[in-house]
Amino acid sequence: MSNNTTQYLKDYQAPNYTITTLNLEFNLDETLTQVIATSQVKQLVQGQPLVLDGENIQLVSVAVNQQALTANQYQCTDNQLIIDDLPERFELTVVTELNPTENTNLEGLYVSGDAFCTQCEAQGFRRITYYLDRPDVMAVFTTKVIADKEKYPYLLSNGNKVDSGELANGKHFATWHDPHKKPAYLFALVAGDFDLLEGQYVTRSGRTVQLEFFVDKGNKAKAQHALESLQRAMKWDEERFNLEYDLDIYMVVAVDFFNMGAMENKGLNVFNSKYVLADNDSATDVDYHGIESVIGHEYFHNWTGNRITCRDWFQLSLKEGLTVFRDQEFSSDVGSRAVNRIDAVKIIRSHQFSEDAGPMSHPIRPEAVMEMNNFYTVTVYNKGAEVIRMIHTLLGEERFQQGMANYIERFDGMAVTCDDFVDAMEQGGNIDLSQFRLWYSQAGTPTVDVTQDYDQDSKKLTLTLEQSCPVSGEEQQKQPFHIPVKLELLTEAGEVVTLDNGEQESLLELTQVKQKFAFDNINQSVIPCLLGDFSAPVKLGFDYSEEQLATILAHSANAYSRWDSAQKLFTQAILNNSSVAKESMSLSSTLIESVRTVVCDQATDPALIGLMIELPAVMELFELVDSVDVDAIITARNFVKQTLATTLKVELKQRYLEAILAIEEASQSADKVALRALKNSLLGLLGTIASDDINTLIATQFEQATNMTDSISALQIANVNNQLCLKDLSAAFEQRWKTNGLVMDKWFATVGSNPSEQVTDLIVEAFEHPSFSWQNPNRVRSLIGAFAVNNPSRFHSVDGSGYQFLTEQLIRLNEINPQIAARLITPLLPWEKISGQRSALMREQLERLAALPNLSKDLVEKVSLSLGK
Ligand code: B3K
Ligand code: ZN
Repeated sequence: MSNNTTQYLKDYQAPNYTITTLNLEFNLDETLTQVIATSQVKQLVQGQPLVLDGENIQLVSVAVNQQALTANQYQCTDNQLIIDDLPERFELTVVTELNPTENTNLEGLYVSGDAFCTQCEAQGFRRITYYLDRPDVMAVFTTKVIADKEKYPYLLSNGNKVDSGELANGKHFATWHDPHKKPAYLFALVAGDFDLLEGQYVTRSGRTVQLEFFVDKGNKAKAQHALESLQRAMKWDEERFNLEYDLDIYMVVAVDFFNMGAMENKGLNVFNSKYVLADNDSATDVDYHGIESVIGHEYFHNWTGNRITCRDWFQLSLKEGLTVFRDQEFSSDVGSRAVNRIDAVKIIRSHQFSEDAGPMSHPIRPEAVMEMNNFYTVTVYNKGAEVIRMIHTLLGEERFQQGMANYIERFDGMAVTCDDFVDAMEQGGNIDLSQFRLWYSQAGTPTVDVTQDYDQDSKKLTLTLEQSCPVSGEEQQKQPFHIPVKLELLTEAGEVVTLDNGEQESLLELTQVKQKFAFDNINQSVIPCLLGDFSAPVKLGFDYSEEQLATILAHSANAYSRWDSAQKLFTQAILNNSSVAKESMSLSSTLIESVRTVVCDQATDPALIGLMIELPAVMELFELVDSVDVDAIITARNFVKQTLATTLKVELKQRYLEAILAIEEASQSADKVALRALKNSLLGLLGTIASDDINTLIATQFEQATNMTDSISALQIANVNNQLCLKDLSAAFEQRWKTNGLVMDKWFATVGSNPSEQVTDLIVEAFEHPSFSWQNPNRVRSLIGAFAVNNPSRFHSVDGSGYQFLTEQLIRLNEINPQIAARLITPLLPWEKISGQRSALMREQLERLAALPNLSKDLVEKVSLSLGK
């Protein structure tokens, strides 16, 4: 296809024209909507044609200064409208028609349930009208929405409502004006019939902001947690970042058909209903937390994204990395910092490390993009946030906030680059970040190898740190990164050593390939506890003995390091066992005793204990070896999990029963949430044991559950272990929730992740479930995504049937919603890393996709990167 071309950051050119104001009029109809777009256009470079973007829309007419153009006065291609010989300033009127019902890829204007809604980031506005659809063109929008009054009583767009009224034929209209100039990707329109939950927020300068949540009829009470989360986020941003909301109204609309979590459109966020609706019966503790975090994330975009936006899409991390960092800090300030940090690290070590080692590897500021939707990645978002976190670590909170204040002051109202952000941090934070900028331009996960040398006589400890980063393809040797490494020293008895700086923690700045760090007055040999808080997104190479890890686990002052040492103990045990025959597998007493101590620890936060007894994910383990022997890793991991459970059954069960007694009620208070997390981790380990009492324990939890966290955990544990109670639990769950799509997503995910050999049959059966819909991304992700990501033993079936099954679903989705298809293909891409015959079988399916005549641009990009063509 002609537009399957790659765009390069190095080719960026400022626009030849800009648009200062845009007046939109929508005449909404399910199958034939008309859009009249009137822009004030200004020429910036003389002698160039105006080239507008457009996709999947019908052009009805074009006029310049109210004079209609004839067909020979413009050129209209598949994706452009080109007009020549234009004056310096003029009014452009473009009339287009589109079909929102047929728009199943959910970009531009589409129908979700009984409502109209839009999604314009990154390049969806061009599916509404011909426009300069690029973020460095910013205009003041006024939007008139016309629709049937009975079906669509609420007509919403960005900014403030300035007019509304009745029209003929049962129609009505509303006009919205957004005083803040913005790029087209922040435009939004919603029309429908909803329940409305209202609230207020009084800003610290005393302005009252109206908060409005629009949800499906009957769901009003379920939006209460989202409303309260928004109020908390608004307050937090004032207190921590000195940033106040800037309009009089903030609206959130929850829709069922949405490609991702939510969208930060100015003043009118559109949300996947998963991130708005919750009540005790239907939402888990993780769901509640997800809502708070996504509500926060979209709200924080108002400054980091909307007021200051990206110059071009290669700069996406400018707004996303920074906003993820901000939402993580919000969650950490209002909840447990340690738990939030560990959750973030788990995402990096599994998904991001895997992306960075595979064919889609890219720097947080990508340099070459075919389909922008493919770059809303864990690298741009989560590694982007880690890069901001490193700046925070290097500067400290006070100077970081000075840098932020400088960034806001210099660039408010502008579309800028990642370099502009780093400039502002350097200036405001008074630091040289020239070498640090390599984090923006170099992809890949660096490894930091550490050796130590202790000289008893001089009482001097020397740590040698050496960094390396894999080079891919024709890439040049990578330059050394600026890596902050937090360090704590423990004596062998577990005492934290006070360093010469009087602190118990020090920050090493590794800037060279190889660098030595010396510490004086160290009276005895010590254990270096490196990379505290995961101070950089790197792999650490240090040859810890099991005893050293056990000491860190028991005594480090850093909660992250304690968790991480447990992870390292598990990892060593799994990898060691993965290279021996099943009958020779074993677990060390050090590991068993360490876990026993953790399980019986009454002093530590129960949520942290829950995390400490969870084994690293299979995906994370795959990242630690060069060539993945799927069976060996899965078998060894199961062995470690089962052996721990069997050996510590008494302690695990006792702690589990204690937790039940301590919880008493199903409230969302932090201590109950933590206890439930612990309880379900304990049951997760116990669930690997095939015995009547454990089967009964799981079934009893399910039956007696007073909340969704407990009931779905029981079902999931029964499911992954194929416990005898699974069939009954699954049927009971389905019976109770079969009409609630959001809850059924949890059930569909259990179907997809069931490790039995019949799983693909079960999935095919679930396609026919009345709640399943190929058009609904949540359903598809739950069922097919769970199979591809959370069912490694079946996805990687040695006969290749799992790869083939996924590919068949991708072929179907390619036609319905290419963006979702491109997300789901991820586990098939790193075929080169998988050992044995699987590699060729994966490749075969990629070739099959490559040969499709109508393969979408989204899939073309990923498939060709993976196949190296
Ligand atoms: N900015 C949106 C993501 C848009 C994705 C477009 N494919 C949500 C967010 O990051 O807040
Ligand atoms: Zn975002």
